[in-house]
Amino acid sequence: MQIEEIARLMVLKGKGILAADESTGTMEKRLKSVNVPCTEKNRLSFREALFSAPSMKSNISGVILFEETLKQTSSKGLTIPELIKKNGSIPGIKVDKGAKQLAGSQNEKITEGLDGLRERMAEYYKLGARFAKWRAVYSISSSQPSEQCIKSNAHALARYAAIVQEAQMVPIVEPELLMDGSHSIDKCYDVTSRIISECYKELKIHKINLKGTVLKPNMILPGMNCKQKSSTEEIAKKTIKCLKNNVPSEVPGVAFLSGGQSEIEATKNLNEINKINDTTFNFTFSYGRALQQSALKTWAKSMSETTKIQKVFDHRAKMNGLSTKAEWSENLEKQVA
Ligand code: 5MM
Repeated sequence: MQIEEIARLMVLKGKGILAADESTGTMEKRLKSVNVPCTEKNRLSFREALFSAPSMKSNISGVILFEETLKQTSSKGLTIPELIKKNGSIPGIKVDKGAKQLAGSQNEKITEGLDGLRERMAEYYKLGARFAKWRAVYSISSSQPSEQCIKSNAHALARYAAIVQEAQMVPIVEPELLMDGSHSIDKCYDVTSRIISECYKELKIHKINLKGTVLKPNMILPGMNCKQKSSTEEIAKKTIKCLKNNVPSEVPGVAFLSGGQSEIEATKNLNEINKINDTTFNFTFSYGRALQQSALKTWAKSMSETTKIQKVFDHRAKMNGLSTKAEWSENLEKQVA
């Protein structure tokens, strides 16, 4: 399949991406929160339950995996990428090596992982991955993010995207402005605009075929500790305006990260965005926490009850699938739950 077709399928209406690419350190935190030891067996058991759920066919276009999971075999003998494909979804892989301290700056991060990436991509392709993900992280303070942080992360994202497309795979470009802090929604709008426009400047310099990419940004939200709360409508309007002004129209779709929003908030905001979408982009989800939280709690309590765990996951996947078509409502949420 050509990359433009893969990208189109990743952002298809009614479906979205499951971000299950938590590194071992992040999984350690997630499993600790539900009092389960973070062993390789447990990480596989939870993930296999999700990847075998009925909603994979109907609502999940792709799954982002951590390298460990890409190389694991499921209890039924299929490799994890084979299992995902069999269940109607596309396997993908997180290829960055994490956000590290940016030299010459205080408390800012640069995402690493470019060395040897070309060789790794060839291996990931053979293992069945058809798209990749690289996440750059930025945060707001009185003087940050700095020009240095914005430019160096955009440059790395573009170099990553070029190597991924060379390997015939779709790069998900993920610049995440963290929600931490007490900044206003307008500050988030301004900073996200600067970050995204710099990314597209670099992607252009690196001759990226934008039709074979997916953008994974944060929504435009007030900081977590901001006193001034925003309505869903304001969030949706500002998110769309920011993307309309900074993302080239060749990009087929935008798959938002949830970034610390609750499951319901993430669904509700996406639904509103699709309700007033006047762009050519397909707006969908690429959620980690907002798709997995409830399922993780259920799994921790009833590990052997796969159907019960999958029911909880299927519900979230279905609700988010509806929100990609602006068909979600609070009533539906209650009826089905
Ligand atoms: C699933 O979490 C991913 C990051 O894991 P590491 O920090 O361990 O590398 C993360 O990139 C994720 O894909 C996005 O942030 C979206 O996840 P949320 O939970 O924000 O929707």
